[in-house]
Amino acid sequence: MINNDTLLHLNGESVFVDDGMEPKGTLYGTIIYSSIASGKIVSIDFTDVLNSQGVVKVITWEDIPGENQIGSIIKDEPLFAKDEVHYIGQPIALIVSKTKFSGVIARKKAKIEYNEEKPVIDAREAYLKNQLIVPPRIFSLGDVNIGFESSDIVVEGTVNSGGQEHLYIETQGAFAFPLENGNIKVVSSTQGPTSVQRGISVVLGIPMNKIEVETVRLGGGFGGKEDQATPYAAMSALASYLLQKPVKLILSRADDMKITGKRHPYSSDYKIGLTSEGKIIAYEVTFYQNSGAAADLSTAILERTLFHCTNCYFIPNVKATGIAARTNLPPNTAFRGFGGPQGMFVIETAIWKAAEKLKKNPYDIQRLNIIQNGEQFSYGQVMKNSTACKCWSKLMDVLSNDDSKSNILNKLSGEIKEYNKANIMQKKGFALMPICFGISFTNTMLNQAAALVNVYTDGSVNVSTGAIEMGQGVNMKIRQIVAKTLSIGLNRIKSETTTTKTVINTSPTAASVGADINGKAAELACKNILLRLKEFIAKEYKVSSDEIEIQNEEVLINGSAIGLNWFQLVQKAYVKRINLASQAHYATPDIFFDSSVNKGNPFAYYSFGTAFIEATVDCLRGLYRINRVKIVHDFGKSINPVIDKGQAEGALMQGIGWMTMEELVYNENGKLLTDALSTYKVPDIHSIPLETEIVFLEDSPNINGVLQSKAIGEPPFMYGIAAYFAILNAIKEFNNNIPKIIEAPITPERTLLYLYGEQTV
Ligand code: MTE
Ligand code: LUZ
Ligand code: MOS
Repeated sequence: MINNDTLLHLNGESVFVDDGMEPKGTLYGTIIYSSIASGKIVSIDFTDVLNSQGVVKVITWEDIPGENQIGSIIKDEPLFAKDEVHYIGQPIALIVSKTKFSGVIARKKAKIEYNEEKPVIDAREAYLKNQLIVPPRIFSLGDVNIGFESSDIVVEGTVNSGGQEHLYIETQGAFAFPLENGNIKVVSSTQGPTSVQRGISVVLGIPMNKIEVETVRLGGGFGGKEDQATPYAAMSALASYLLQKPVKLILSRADDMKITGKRHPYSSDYKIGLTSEGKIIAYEVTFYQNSGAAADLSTAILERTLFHCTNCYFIPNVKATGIAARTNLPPNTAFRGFGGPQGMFVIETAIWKAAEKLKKNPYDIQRLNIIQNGEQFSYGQVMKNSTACKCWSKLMDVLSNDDSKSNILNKLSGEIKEYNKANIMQKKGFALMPICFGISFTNTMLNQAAALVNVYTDGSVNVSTGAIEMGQGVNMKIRQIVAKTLSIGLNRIKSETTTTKTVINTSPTAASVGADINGKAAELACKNILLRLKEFIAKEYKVSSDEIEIQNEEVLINGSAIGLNWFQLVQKAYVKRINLASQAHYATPDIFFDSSVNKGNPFAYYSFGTAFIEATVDCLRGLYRINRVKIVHDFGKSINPVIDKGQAEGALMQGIGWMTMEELVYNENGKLLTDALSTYKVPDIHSIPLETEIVFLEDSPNINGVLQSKAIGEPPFMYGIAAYFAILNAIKEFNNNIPKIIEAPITPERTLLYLYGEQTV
């Protein structure tokens, strides 16, 4: 069950864009970008750049044969700035040089004069200036005003959550090669080869069929390469097209951190109404999304924030407003969870604050409000096959390793109270985080995939799909699906690189559905081949084809082996001119969404689970340690438990990083101050929890998933939210005066401020 890439990675043999062989004459791209966040370009002088050693050409918007446009959902983003700039890092030109380093040296010689304007960094300020990407979006159910009137308590507040740098190990990059007759091939580190192909087609003004985009694998994407691989591929393609030379463009880490968009920071206002028992009656929330300088995927991300604004809870009266505010930061983009985490952090804060007021435990309110089958979310989808409560109660079993199940959470709470009484400067706290994450692209159109399965005459098999391997193990899962469907050995199956020549019009590998939809397509293609083979055998042996089975590489008729193995079968079929290749297309059934009323059934199914996280805070220094994480997650019938557990652990850590330590700081000029790993802290070996236990919910086949499995890529990210509240609960034991505005990440600095009662804003 080991992931096929693991050995290659460990031996340093896996090939990334920068590792590909460089043909003779390869040139290198270096981006010249804006040094100011907002203003007009007054003059540009690249004379010294052009005269610099090794420089072949400087490419600007004037050289673009097609459109100077890379916006995907909204056409609001030029490839190269023309006369205005909107963020620090916005590309203005591309230097093409004979070596990598000559480009970097030449870049320093660029002279650009600007007429600087004051940038807008903050989403609320942008909103007040009416700088919106699209008009506000509202999801609603019931009537919140009536809901608040009939509530026993109402709590209001503000929540801020910060952005997050993707920090994929492989930076953004592409390598373009000119082919004959104006055709072009681009090797790109992208989650969406078709998006890249489309983007290049627009920029070069040539049809998509003249452009091949190929991806072997990514050294991580995490959403950062869903939309934002396109500009770099388009730049290298443009340079290659103009100069008719291979052109490689790989961002340095420093450039990548400065130029590329990140997770969206949000600032949100909430109002929650509950009964005195803790039942949530009404919830009103406004999300101010810091979209950055261009739309990118912001509107889709904001939509998912609205979908997940009530997390896994049933609330009869909801009004959720989403505002996409245009600011002078790099265009923010997809990042694991895609707006879901930002929405869920707000409802969890609202519950936490309401618990304070009701003098209840937050976990009792969480448990009381978990959505039941038959109840609906604000967007009209009715809950079916929920395992949310099962996961919660299984977690209680896991926590109470003895059999005294008499409210284990109260028992743990009591133990922690004892500990905190005995320790003046060390306080412990814990929190729970149940999750519910909708599986499918919220844009129904994108829920389609295709596959091509080829069986060679020696019985070996190649499978191509639109899926991109980025470390999440999708290639391994697809190989397993093919092996299982054809009932042949895994070692016979190779998964092909992803290319727009073989499988076309693909959706990006995103929304956690990579294995789901591409796996389904591969399964369908295998079934087509099986059907042909069975019909062929039926004819040869004069039986009916439903009497035939292939099991572990042996042909069986009515259950008994006939002495024909997979290899012989394939040989025989080939001789009789049977088609041994099949293409298949899969479209997720029964999903729809009407965005004119914001109602529908957008998700094929949901992902569920609950996390328990305990932390200890050092109240002198503001440092903390995550002691224990226990998670019960519904993986469905896992195709590959090793991969799935790895995904859960990785997502958890990335979520903890977002919530507790990864802090992006911009100054008032819109300059990113945390643009290196010395100033931007990500979780490392020292920050992982002392103990992590991930338990698979047993006996939980998912009827809507491939081989009854469930998507796993993004949902566990949101367990990280429990780390925030575990730390906050520990702080509360030291200082009960928690500020009104809740802000993430809860860095050691912020922990100190909370410990000693200072307002942070
Ligand atoms: N795991 C690794 N190792 N590297 C990644 O870049 N991306 C995540 C997740 N897990 C990522 C990862 C994101 S954002 C998504 S949407 C899914 O993988 C995409 O893959 P899947 O749909 O095949 O799960
Ligand atoms: N990308 C996208 C996503 O285009 N639509 C989605 O719904 C989505 N969800 C999660 C991650 N990426
Ligand atoms: Mo993941 S944010 O859907 O690439």
